[in-house]
Formats: sequence, C-alpha cells, structure tokens
Amino acid sequence: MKISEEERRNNKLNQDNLVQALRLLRECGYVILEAVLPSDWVEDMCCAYNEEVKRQFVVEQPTGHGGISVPLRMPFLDPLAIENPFAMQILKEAMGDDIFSYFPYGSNTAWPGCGIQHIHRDTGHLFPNEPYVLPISLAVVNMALADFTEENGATEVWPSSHLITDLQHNDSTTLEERAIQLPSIRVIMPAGSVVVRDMRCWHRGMPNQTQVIRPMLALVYFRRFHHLPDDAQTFRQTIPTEVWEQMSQQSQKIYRYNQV
Ligand SMILES: O=C(O)CCC(=O)C(=O)O
Repeated sequence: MKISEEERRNNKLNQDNLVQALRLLRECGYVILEAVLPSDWVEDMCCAYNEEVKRQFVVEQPTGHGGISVPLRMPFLDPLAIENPFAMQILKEAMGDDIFSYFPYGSNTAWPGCGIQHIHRDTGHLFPNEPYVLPISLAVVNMALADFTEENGATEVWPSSHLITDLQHNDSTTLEERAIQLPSIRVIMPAGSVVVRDMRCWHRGMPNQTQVIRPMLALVYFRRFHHLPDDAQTFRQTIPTEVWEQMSQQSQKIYRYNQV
C-alpha cells in the first residue's frame, strides 16, 4: 500500500487506508506500507544495526538466515520502531487497545550467501483441532532497513495461508508439500517499508546473492487474553529504570510486563 504525504506527515493512516490495511491483514495475512519511515531515520537505524551486528559477531558473521536481538538503547528504542504509529493504528484496531510486547525485540537478517529457508509459520492456530480460523492474535511488525529485492533475499509469503487450518494434515505432511500448488509472492519493497503480518502466515527467507546483509527489524505484538503466555519469563528482559523513564506512556503500557 502506498500512503499519502499527509498521512506520512501526520503519522496516521486516513480512514480509507486504515480500512484497506485491515482488510489486507485479515484476508491476505499481511499488509505492506511502502516507504513510510523517513529515509534519514532508516539510514541511521541501518548504520546502528550494522554496528551492532559487527559488535555481536566479532569473529565471524553467520551465513544463513537469522538475526540479533537489539540492545535497549537508542536508536533501537525510538518510538518509530517500538510503537510505530502506523502499525499501532492497525494492530489496535485488529487486536484491541491492550496489545503488548516484550523486550528485547529481534531482527531478521539474510546474510550474504544464505540459502532458501524452509517454509514455516511463526505460530500455529490458537485452537488447532477446530475447523475455524480465529481472528489475529499474534502479529509481527517488520521494518525494512534496506531495499528488499529478488537479489538480496526479499521474503517469500503465501497470501491467505493464515486462513488454512491443519485438520486434514495432522499427519507428517510438511508445509513445503502443501505449498506446492499455492501461489506465493516476494515481498519486494523499498527501504523504510513497514510490514504488519499475521504470524500464522506461511513464509520463508530467500537467498541473498549480494555482498551486503539485508536487515529487517522484527517486533512481535500479542493480543491480551485473560492471562499471560505461560512462557513469558523466557522472553522478558529487565528494563533499566533510566530507559523506562524515557519511554512514552504508550510504550510503558505496551511493555508493561517487563520488569523495570
Ligand atoms: O528473513 C526473512 O526474509 C524471513 C525470515 C523469517 O521470517 C523467519 O526466520 O521467521
């Protein structure tokens, strides 16, 4: 989706685009907001990300798909990243005002020379034994810190695959086998694009045939149910008080389950 200059300036989708974004998320399983982040912001974030990658991989860089958890400092804590206004607008409408997330958040990097990832989804259905598809409850917000092209490994996704249940396939049939007859697309997009994706959507990382890494931030948001996820402890990191005090009210609400 392309948004207008006015929406970009106001950091807010207009009503028509919000409706369209919600429809795409519901029906296709993802929505791509093209180049919504300011280019100088993306450049700074990309530099900081590359520095952090160098710091975390001093000896040798990985060769496959993967990423780093980003540190709890600027620019990684910038509101455009941790509470991106377009993503928040869509996700609050889709999953309610009480969405929450955990620190640290992650990233997906297609390293130079990486191969094809297996087709997977980041989460299954909430009630896998029922023949119903429930509304979205887990979403990932991806931010492209570089242009995503066929050459550098733009992600491949299967539109509407989040609506496919598994009842016919409780045997050992893999998603690879199930996907053979289904159409897929590559997420070709300019740097600064924001993708909101239902985590049930089938996808895979693709080969990066260039010499530079293809970086993408990945922030996960949960619908608030009546209790916390059982494994919450494994994902949480303590937030230093000085970081917490610099966060907006909205961020503090979103990250309220982290210890400070
Ligand atoms: O890096 C990519 O393009 C996709 C990787 C991904 O989504 C994953 O590992 O779950």
